[in-house]
Amino acid sequence: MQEKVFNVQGMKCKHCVMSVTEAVEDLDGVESVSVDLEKKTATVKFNDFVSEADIINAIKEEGFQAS
Ligand SMILES: [Cu+2]
Repeated sequence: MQEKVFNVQGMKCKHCVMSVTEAVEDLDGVESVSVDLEKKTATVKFNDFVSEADIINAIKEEGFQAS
């Protein structure tokens, strides 16, 4: 299990936060997600079933930039 803070650009409201949260939560291997709108971050706890790239792609698919 590891925890990583991703930078997420483009979130403007609670709805964006929900989109990002749900997209990441849906990935197999993700234990928890905490999105901070003001800091523009997503803190994710995940295991080996999912990669950093998978998480970034899931966020991008929602229309946000992630790194
Ligand atoms: Cu929004």
